[in-house]
This record gives sequence, C-alpha cells and structure tokens, in this order.
Amino acid sequence: MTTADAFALGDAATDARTDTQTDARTDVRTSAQTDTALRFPAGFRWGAATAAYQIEGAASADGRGPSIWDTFSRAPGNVLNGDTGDIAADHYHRVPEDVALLKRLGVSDYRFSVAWPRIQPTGRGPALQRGLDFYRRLVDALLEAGIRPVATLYHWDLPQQLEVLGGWPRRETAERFAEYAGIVGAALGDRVHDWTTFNEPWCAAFLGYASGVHAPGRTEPVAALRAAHHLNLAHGLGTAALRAVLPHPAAVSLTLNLHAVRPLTGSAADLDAARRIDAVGNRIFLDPVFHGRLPEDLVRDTAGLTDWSFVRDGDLAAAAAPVDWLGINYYSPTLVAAAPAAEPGPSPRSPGVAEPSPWVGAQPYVRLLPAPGPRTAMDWPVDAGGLYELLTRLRDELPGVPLLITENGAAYADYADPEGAVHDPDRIAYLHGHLAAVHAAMADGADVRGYFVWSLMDNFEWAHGYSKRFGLVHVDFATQRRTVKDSGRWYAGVIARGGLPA
Ligand code: IFM
Repeated sequence: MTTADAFALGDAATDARTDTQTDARTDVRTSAQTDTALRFPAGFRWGAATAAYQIEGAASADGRGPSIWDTFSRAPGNVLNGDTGDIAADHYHRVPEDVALLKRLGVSDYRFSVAWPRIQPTGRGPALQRGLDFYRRLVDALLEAGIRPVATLYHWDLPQQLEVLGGWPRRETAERFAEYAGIVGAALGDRVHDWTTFNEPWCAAFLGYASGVHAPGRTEPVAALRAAHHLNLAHGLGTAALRAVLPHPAAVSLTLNLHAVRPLTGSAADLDAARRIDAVGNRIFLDPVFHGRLPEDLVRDTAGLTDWSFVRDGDLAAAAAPVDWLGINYYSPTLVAAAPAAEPGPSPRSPGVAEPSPWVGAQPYVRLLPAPGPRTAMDWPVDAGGLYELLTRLRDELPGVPLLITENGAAYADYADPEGAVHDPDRIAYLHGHLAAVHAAMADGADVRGYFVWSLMDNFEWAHGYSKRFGLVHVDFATQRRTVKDSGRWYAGVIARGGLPA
C-alpha cells in the first residue's frame, strides 16, 4: 500500500468531527468567535505550500548549479546536525507520488518554488532545458490532477555564483533576476497563471545579510538594507519581465512575512519601539511596492549607517509595478518593548546573549520579548489574533489588493506510532484557530481569496535542518516513506466541506 492509499476522504470527514475535542484554540476577539461552523465562500482557494530547496533534493541532478544554501549548509556550524538539502524529501524523483498526495488532500492549489540554479546554474546565461523540463512535468502532473499551480520564482536559493559576485546587496543581482523571471515565465506561462516573484524578502535580506542565521550568513547591516532595496527592485523588474511574456490573464504577486507587531505597553517608548520594527520589518517592503516610496522614518532610523544613495532614480517607481494579489505568510506575532538606548537587546533565540540583530536601525532601541501562551516546536507563540490584526490592517491600508495566505502552519514533534499513524492534535488546533481568524477577518471586510498550509510535507527547515516538522504529511527521511498525519486528514475534511467543522 502506498502512503497515498493509506487514507481516503471518507476518513477525513470522520477525523474532521473529532477536532471539536481540541480546545486549545487561540482567542480571536471578533464577532465570529461564537460561530462554530465557519464556511468559506465558494471558490475559496485551498492549498498547501513547499519550496524547492526544502523538498527537492537532487542537488546536482541534471546540471543544477550550487545555491547559497548548498554552500551555507555544507559549512560546519550553520545548520543543526550538519543537515543539508542534498536529498531532502527527494521530491525531484517523487513528483507522481507527491501530486497524488495533494490530490487525496483535495487541495485546489499547490504553491511550489522554482530553483533558480536548476534553470541558470550560475545565475546568468542560457536556460538549462532539463531544469525547465522538471517544472513542466510537475505542472503537467498538477493540471492533470485538477490542481492549480502557483509558482514562486525565488524562495532563497540564489545561485552561488551570484553571491560570489556580491549577492543581493549588489544591484546587478536584481537585473539577473528579471532575466531569470522572463525565462521561466516564457517556458511555463502557457500553463501557470499564478506567479509570485519573491517569498519573504525580509528573511532573504535580514536573516541572510544582517543576523547571518540564513545563507549566505553575512552579518553586515548596510548590506542587508541594500539587499532589501534590490529585492524590491528585482520584484518590480521581475514583474515587468513576467508580464512581457505571460499570456493574458496572468496574476503576478509577492509574498511577505509581515510582522504583527505589538507594543508591550501604550507608553511612548514602547510605541516607538513597535514603529521601528514595523518600519524595518514591514514598511520597508510595503511602501516601495505599493506606494513607490521609502518609509521616511526608516531612512531617519538608519541615517547613521547609510544615506541610501544606492537607491537610484526610477528604482522606486520600478518596484511599484502593480501586483494582482499579495501573499501573506503568518506564524506568530512580534511583541516588542523599548530597550534603554545603547544597550543591545537580548536575542529572542538565545536569551541573555547579544548576537547580530536582523533589526537594522531598530537595535539597540528595541527589545523583542517572548510572547505569552502556548508554543510550537519552533518556540513560536500560538496566537491567531496576530493574523486577524494583519489582515484587517491590510484591508485598511491596501484597499483593492486581494490577499492570499500563502503560508500558515506549525512545527510539532511528530512521530509515526507503531501502527504507522501520526497523531498531531496540536497542529489541528493551530490550523483551526488560524482559519477561524481568517474567517473573522473576511467577515470584517478583508478580501482573502485563499489559504495555503505550510507545509505539504516535512522538509528541510533551514538552520534547524530536519529537526522541525511542519508537514501535513510525515516524511521518514531514512526511507522517504510519506504518511498523512491526522492534520492532513482533518484539512482534507475542511476542504471537502468548504469550512471548519461545527
Ligand atoms: O520553512 C519556512 C519557509 O521556507 C518560509 N516561511 C516560514 C517557514 C517556516 O519557518
């Protein structure tokens, strides 16, 4: 029996009824709180998401070049247990099995990313046909299964050679990205209608170039600001390149991991701390992409570091190329308070230890605090209220921009029991609470068109290696056996009924 055979939608409906027993749901303070059978509108897009480096493996197959994550993960000390994405979930060789799993879950949409080094091994020059063929096979299998492909062009796997030349702090990387976007759009645009330029450029810029916990592992605050600008520019140039080759109609979007920032108190100092985090965490992307401007307060906050002269005339107008929808990735809120000036705040990951901060211009004025409440295996607080807050903020600030939740989910210490089942009630509770928050935000006017669980399957969780499991599907990395978790069955029930159970 294959793993995909191991469950059926009939089971999912049964399982869906049992989730009323989970009562650890986060309070969402809205009118919908008392509605026990929340239905989503017809046509709501139900999906699951993955990213190339996290699942594909096959790191040097068919001419793929090295990415910054290959280099970073192979260097000792960067990734827990020395894990790499060399094999990952071996998705590269298991597309039929994985698409069958998606079909059994009943998703309408699948969000995946294209690995730039499979298409242009050094980040420039002619496309590798074998790389394009892999994604064409994947897309064809999805379409055959009745699943809409949603393609992300960049989920952090920059070709290593472009990093050698300077990486995202270098302007030319944005130009190279536009070229790559045009190549992939031309090759797949006849069958992919939903495109996302970047996944979470905040992580690429600030975890990659400021705190250094992600590839390429640099700890240069100004380089991180330059990277953020060039990612915005690349988004704009890439959007234009896509629109030039895609048949009409096609949707082009961007996915941001916006921070639901909460000040600890209403004091002026705490409010200012929240403003600083909002500037470098959120508005550094929202303002250029949606308003063609830099946040003035961010420029002020970072004046001691840079005069931003790397922003050239026309860049902000280019970054503001209109998008068809905005993707939101949400996991937990960000609680902040003021820190006494000139005293570095403690690291939220290693309390008491000062370390390079991703919050360029906000440190040393801000302390990030551990938010109260239950936590996932990432030690992230479970708080669906933050998702509601973000969605209603965007309703007010970006009227007319449809929203998709392109990632939401949780890691827990899942394991297959002797009968081969994976029971993950905490994940079911997490998903239920967050879907209720989405529903509440929609009831209050947020234009949310769909929701994607992160992730379809357990995978390489960046600096945590394989130690954190986010999947609806459990992967035994020794055998590559896939087992649908209880949460996968539950989610299938949600999709089948178009909403949360009573
Ligand atoms: O695994 C990541 C994903 O690659 C980007 N968003 C957050 C997820 C969980 O950390």
